[in-house]
Amino acid sequence: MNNKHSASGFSTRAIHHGYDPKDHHGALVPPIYLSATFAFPTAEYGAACFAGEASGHFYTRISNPTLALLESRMASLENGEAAVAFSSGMGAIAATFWTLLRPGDEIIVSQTLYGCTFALLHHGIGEFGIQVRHVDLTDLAALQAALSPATRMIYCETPANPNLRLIDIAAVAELAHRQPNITLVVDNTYCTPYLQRPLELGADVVVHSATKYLSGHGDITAGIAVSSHALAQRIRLQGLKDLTGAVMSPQDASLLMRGLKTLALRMDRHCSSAQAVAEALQAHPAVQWVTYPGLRSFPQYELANRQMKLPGGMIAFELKGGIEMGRRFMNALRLFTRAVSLGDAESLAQHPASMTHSTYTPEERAQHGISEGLVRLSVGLEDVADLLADVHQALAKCSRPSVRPAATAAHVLR
Ligand code: 4LM
Repeated sequence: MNNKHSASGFSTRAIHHGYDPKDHHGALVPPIYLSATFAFPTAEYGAACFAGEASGHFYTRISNPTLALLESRMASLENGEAAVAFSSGMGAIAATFWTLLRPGDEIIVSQTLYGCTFALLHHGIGEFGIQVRHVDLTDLAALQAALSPATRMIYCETPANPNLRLIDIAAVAELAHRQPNITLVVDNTYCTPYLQRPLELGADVVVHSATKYLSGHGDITAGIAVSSHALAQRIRLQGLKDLTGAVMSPQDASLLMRGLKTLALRMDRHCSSAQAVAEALQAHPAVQWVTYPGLRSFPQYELANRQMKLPGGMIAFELKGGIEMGRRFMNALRLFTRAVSLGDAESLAQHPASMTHSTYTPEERAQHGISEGLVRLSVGLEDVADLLADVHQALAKCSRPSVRPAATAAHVLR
């Protein structure tokens, strides 16, 4: 693999790392190797591949040249040694858990997590003899008290989906690594390596939903795990090959590499527009509270500045009048699309309690810091003036007293 750009800047590596057109008939864009299987020159060579004694591609669930290029690029951007590509973020997370945890082990996880990660923990690995403990990882004394000889993994999202709570990765890594055999895994989906590089701060594995900012165009589902060579090899040969089979398609790898080329540009724009939208929300009388790491009112503003290059493109807020008003706001939006997911060119609005985090019970949401009225915005790449105009016109409809809906068929029938 061509690595002549390994010392270059972030965007140069996002565009060029690992590829030279002269090795591929001059093709500017890396070719897509669609082949599921690869020919063995001899039977002995095939046997050596299966025994792990020969390198080279032999079956796409294990490795493929297009996936290998993407993986080396992602490893370079996260400043890791190696990466493994998956068909979804949940594929990457599940494969990492199933590879590194065994019955009798304990996993310490932060309070707030994406809904399906929470479900995987509580309805998945938690039912296979692995003890799941939620700990407020912003409280290092609480983490210290929760660590036990059975702890094998600490897992967090920072910022957390959807309430944007931050975890001090360096502080948690320092504590985790006082004890042998603990792997710190950080979901870096909200930031991408352009804004935050957990491995540089002491984490052992970074996982991503590459469905989001990394691909950036809402047209694939994809996941990535980045780590040392040794851990990546275990995650590939157990988690990917044997335990989940959640392999990324080579076409999706190509689309993801196309997205990576503009990652830095897109993230700069997501962040500057989100800052403007967050400030507009904060200034509006209909808004109860707004959480955005770029606001001075953000409780962990200092940590955000220290740990993240920019505050990101995601906002959480609640209107006076709670979810009833939140629904009115979402239904009034004209430019923002009502949809889950995040990190797309299109701005998106959704209601976590009834959508992405409906995997929690209402009691669990209260316990894990996800308020029922929280509305989540993923600020896209449209003109910021148009985004602000949309937010203002929708907020204007939330300032007036509630208009009672017209009688429904159910009322009439009663
Ligand atoms: C959403 N999120 O929030 P796949 N990690 C984080 C995530 O936000 C997600 C995943 C992993 C949303 C999806 C509907 C922090 C997903 C899971 O969806 O499996 O690629 O990633 O809107």
